Amino acid sequence: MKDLNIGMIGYGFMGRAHTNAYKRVNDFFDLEYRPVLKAACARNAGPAQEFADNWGYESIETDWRQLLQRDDIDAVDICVPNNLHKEISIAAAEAGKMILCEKPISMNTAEGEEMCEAVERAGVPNMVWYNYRRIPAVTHARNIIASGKLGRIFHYRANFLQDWTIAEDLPQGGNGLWRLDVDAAGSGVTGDLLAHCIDTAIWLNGAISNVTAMTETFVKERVHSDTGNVQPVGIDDACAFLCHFDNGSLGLFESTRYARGHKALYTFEINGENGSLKWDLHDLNRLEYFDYEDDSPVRGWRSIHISDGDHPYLGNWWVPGLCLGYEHSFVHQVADFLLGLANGKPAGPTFRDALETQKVCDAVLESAKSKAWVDV
Ligand code: SOE
Repeated sequence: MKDLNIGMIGYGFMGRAHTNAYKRVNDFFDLEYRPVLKAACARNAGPAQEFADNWGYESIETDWRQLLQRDDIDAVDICVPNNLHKEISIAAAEAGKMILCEKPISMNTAEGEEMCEAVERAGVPNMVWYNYRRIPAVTHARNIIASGKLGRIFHYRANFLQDWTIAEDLPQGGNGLWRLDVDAAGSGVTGDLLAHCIDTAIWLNGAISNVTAMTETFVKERVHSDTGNVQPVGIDDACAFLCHFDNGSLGLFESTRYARGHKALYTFEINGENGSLKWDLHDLNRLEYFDYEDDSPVRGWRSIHISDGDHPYLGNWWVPGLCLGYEHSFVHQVADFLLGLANGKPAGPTFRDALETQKVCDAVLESAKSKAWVDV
């Protein structure tokens, strides 16, 4: 087995989700490569060391440039705010490192394009962490759609609803709250949540051609954690858009951090001529399926428990009927990345794939501003 030495940049929620995946993957998947937790990198030595000790990284760095100089690092995982993705990715590509970058790929399309060019010029394997593709029920949905069973597709709709930013005294910026700071995040729910919906939608239903959108910022000013000053809020708190897909179907998307009662309600539904599918993150092991070709006395929505040995990824886990969770989607993504290294077929979404999602996000924000339809 070949070692793949990982340098993790960042130590927040995503740093933990990805590290858990590196640690678990070889216990359950038979692979040529084995991730080794070589170094954890963060600006301050204290948190970096605490993270390294908790999760088993062998060493720490406090400067990502130093991490990139190290010969004992094969791949870097970028788990820092979006405004740092571009600089670190380009430098990592120039240093010949493989890159696994947290979503969204970048602050905007122009940055993402530069990042794609850098990894392609350097020829380094690259991937963006759109993890929901690899929840087995979502992968299964993709397989059913690809088999043609739904027939011609008419509609695709998705929501990602949260409620954690309703309080007006919540600051913007700093650890944990950088997602509210436009300079660090680039956008609000569009880049953070709708980007997931768009990635899945493109993967399941193909490219999006044009969009018309609206956004709202409900809380206009917040104290900035770094400066202590009250500053205008530059992110979108909520966003909804309509779109056309290249295959002729219509799309309807909504995301907000102001849907009281919803913590992370990601749902999608797709309606075709011969059938429909729907999925809900809060019941992630179930896929709802309607098949119009069923005999009429028994025709109706089926709730398929995606837990059998022949469902995607499930054969690698427990016995049929037992459930997986959110964290397994990351394990599956690492497994596919490592498989791609071994067989030369890169696992998606690559930087180039993720750029398509970024282009849709940019078109959505532009349309919300101009109040007009925008081509992607
Ligand atoms: C935001 O709360 C967030 O953590 C996103 O940043 C993640 O990408 C999403 O999967 C869950 O919600």
